[in-house]
Amino acid sequence: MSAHGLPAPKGGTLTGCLFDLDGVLVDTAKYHYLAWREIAGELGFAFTEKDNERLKGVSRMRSLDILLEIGGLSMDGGAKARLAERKNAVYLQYVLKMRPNEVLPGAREFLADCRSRGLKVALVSASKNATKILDLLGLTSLFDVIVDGNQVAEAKPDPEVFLTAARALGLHPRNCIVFEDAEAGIEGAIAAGMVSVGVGSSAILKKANIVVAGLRDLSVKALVETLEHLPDRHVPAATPTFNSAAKP
Ligand code: B16
Ligand code: MG
Repeated sequence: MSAHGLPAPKGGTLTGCLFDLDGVLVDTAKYHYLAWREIAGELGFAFTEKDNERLKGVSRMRSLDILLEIGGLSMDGGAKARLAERKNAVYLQYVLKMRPNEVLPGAREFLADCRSRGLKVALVSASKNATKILDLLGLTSLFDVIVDGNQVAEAKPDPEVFLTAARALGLHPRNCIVFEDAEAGIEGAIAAGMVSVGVGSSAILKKANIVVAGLRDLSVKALVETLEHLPDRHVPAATPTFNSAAKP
């Protein structure tokens, strides 16, 4: 155990906490939904909240591909780029009105709890609007490192965003824990060799090591106690392959 570390499974030390944005710290999914629904309406088909579940945690361009698949449409790269840009403009109309009271219950307190215990804190989001959103919510100063959709080439479930964050924090992946609301994010954490906390439904986040309904249901103390008692079989077996990952 290092000076600031806390016990983690597999004899490792928990020194870094990696947080997804949408669905973990704030509910921007509703704004993504309204914006994509407007685009679908312009294209002449309906887009439901159930459809929107498929877009959570995936990149903007992948979201557009799914939307077009739902509408039974195909288009060339230029048309897709214009549509994605238009969707983002609609989305930003909602986002720019966001205020600090939209931070999900317990999230700000949990981030502060991590910091007060000497844990490093990173954002690991697919969103290209992440820094803007953190500023609007007044959360930026709680992060040591921010990795978002502008800095990674591969979207979750690829482990790139998690391994990039671990490297930027100077931590080995096995010393990091990921907080994610999307299945793709939990899969990415496993591929990065990190333990994970699923935030949301345990029926959906089956592969997470621990699942909570929201961060208000968790404290760092309770998390560490739970990690100490996790059976080995819950520890991700995958070995990170991203060669720039930090060494232990
Ligand atoms: P943007 P996360 C993700 O955020 C959203 O869950 C996903 O629905 C969205 O398509 C993606 O960001 C890209 O967002 O259009 O703002 O770049 O969950 O990874 O924090
Ligand atoms: Mg998310």
